[in-house]
Amino acid sequence: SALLRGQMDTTDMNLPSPTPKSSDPARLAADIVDRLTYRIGKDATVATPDDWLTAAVLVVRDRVVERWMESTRETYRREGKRVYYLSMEFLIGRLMRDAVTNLELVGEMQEALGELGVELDLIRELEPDAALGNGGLGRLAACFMESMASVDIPAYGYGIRYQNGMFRQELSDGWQVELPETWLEHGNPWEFERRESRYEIGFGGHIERDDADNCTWKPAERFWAEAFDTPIVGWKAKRVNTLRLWRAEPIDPLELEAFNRGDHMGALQDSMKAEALSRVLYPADATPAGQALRLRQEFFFSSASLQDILRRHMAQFGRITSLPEKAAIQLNDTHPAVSVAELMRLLIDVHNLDFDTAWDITKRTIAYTNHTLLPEALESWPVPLFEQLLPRHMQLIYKINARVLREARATGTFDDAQVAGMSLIDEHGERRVRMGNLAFVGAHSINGVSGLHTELMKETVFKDLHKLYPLRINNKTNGITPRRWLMQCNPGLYNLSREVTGDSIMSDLDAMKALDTVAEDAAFQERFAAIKRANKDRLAGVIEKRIGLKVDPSAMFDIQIKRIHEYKRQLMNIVETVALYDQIRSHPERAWAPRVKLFAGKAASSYHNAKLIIKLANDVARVVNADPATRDVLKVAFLPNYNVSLAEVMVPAADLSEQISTAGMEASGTGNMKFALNGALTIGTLDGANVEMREHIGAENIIIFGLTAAEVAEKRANGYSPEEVIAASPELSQALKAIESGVFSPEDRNRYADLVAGLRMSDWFMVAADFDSYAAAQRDVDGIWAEQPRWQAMAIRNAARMGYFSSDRTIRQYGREIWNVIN
Ligand code: B1H
Repeated sequence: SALLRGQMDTTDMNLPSPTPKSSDPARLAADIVDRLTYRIGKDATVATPDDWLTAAVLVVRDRVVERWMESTRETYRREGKRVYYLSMEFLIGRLMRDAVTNLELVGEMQEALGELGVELDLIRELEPDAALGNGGLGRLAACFMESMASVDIPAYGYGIRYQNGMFRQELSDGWQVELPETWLEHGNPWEFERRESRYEIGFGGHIERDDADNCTWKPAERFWAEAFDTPIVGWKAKRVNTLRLWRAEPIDPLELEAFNRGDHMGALQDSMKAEALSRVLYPADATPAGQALRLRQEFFFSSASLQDILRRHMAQFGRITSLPEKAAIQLNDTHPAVSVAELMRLLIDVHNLDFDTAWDITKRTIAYTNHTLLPEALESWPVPLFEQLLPRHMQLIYKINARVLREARATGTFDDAQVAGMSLIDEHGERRVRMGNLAFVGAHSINGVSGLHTELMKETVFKDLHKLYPLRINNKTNGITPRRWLMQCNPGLYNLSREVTGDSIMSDLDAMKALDTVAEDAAFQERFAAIKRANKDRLAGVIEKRIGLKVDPSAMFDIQIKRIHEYKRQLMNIVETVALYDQIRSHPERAWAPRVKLFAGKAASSYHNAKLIIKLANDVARVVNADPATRDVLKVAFLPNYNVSLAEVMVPAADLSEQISTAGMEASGTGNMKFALNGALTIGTLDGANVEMREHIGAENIIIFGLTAAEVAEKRANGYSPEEVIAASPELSQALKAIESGVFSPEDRNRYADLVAGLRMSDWFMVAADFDSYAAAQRDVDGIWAEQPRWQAMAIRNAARMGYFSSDRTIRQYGREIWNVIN
């Protein structure tokens, strides 16, 4: 019957194949009109620009589908191993340009749309950013997805289809205001809704014991997780992988009984609870929210993903014990760490394995990436909350814990305090489940994201677990995809580079090395500088349009863009700006290097000091920009609503990249890499991946200052007096006095009193300790700027030597050393 069609063996039937999609511009144009008419239901004469965008996306998507299905079939036929990247965040940005360039259809699409009187460059600006992430961690996941497709690794990304991603930031009188971002307003033409792929997700309830190992969990609340798939196109469409995001759905959308009783709200309760699960991204970067809803989100997407992975595995291989040979599950930080317990539950309670076999399979399948050592960022959940929401998982965690602690004690090398530190349960005060320890013990690989960060991991948070399992910790220095972060955002530099490097740079970024040979070449320098200038002209236009400020594109563009956090030290940059402002006013006769100091970034809604730092940047900007005494040499601007698309305009326009975190605190950074690849010089500390950047681009081509991580630790341990340091630095004293006395906030002179008092009294982030060294480094930067040929040579060498920081390299290392999918 027709009903059974889907289940029937169709191999002998003569089914028509789908028509191959032509990429001839005339066909593309005809197809766009087709989509407009038959999918959107509009006539070309009344179509809005958004309609044209949707039609164009659908046509591009069609060109992806064939390669997508072929990629899936090929992995299936080969019985290959698949990689599963579990992440709470995917900070993708726009997909149109990404897909079109990777399909190599830019010219064809331009021509096709041109025939229809539509400009590709205009409509693609209408695409909303998919901002399903906070910052570096989410953007890394997006770069990894693109690289896995580009280096031909069969991979699935798994996450949450948040209805509201990262909030939109507006400035009101210089203060951050958060507004919901509604990226799905016009629909999302990239995604495929998979109504048939859904899984039950439970919370609460009780456990029924079946036998020694095996239990049945009877959850009190149940929801559906429904899949939405977005194809991710690799470079030259070599491979197309899947990003599968889950949306929560009620099992009982309308409880008719309650409704009929007249309880209309009660009847919708399930719907509302489901909606909340995938409603909104928690907007705290590097500091997890401790609310129950967050744990529910974490379990929701972990469970759905694992059920999907096991279903796929069983459908193809029919034997659960071969899972580690066929699936590699990477946990992006501890946000999906509950997966360790959920995989154990599925293996024991659903697939009837004994505890030992399940534990062995879990460890061989799962790997964990740590992204931060900040103590406040290490996730832990109160035991009572965990127990109430996930009773079976709590039970399994106790069992895992008993086993790990037995192994620890058996070595005879750890004292009680050390064993307590390794425990999955923090017993100090309110008992809590330590998600980092759970991820560590449930994984065969634990990696850091830069060399320094990995070493610090071994010495600090995971010191004893590393002693117990010394082979597990390894390093995978982060990277960025050169397709988005060079070719697409900076076509001028990409095309110029290829004249020297040849055409291979997008599949082999090391080939940029050839630019070294022309670094001193005056004619090349001139062309390189002209491209930078054009990028700066474009950014100047954006600045004027967004905040009404005119800046001089011939001035040095000095940029710090990233989440606002005290450890990233935007405050140090602003204080130094104030000191510079003061000096320029005192010595107008000196030949100051004209600078435009640019800031952008979002603050977590509850992070008081971060929001104050945004206000300070705006207050300083207002005073400086209005001062005729410095008008030709200094401008300051804070650009609102920093996101991936704004980064794509700012990064190629930077002369100077600020990477100035307190050493030991930025796990890696990836913005640092984007700037250097686009020919900006870096002023930075020896933190995160800056350390390795210096090794690759040469110490003479990067401006390093400040305390090392070891010196910071030593100062913190032995007591440090910021007041003494401040007293010894006239510039710093002067700048702090100006800020705390209200020079930049005359309408509220006390606004920054507490912020500055924090620097004077404790200064955990060593702003005062590093200030003089930072200011001196800035004057060195001025000196280099004054010698333009030298600056240009350094900038070219930066772009030339960033090959190592391609995320293709990072992903190949994961593939070889953790996932065992390439040799
Ligand atoms: C990074 C986070 C992070 N580290 C908690 N940790 C979050 C932690 O919502 N939360 O609860 C969100 C994000 N993000 C960043 O990861 C590091 O700070 C960067 O240095 C690093 O480059 C990036 C990618 O590895």
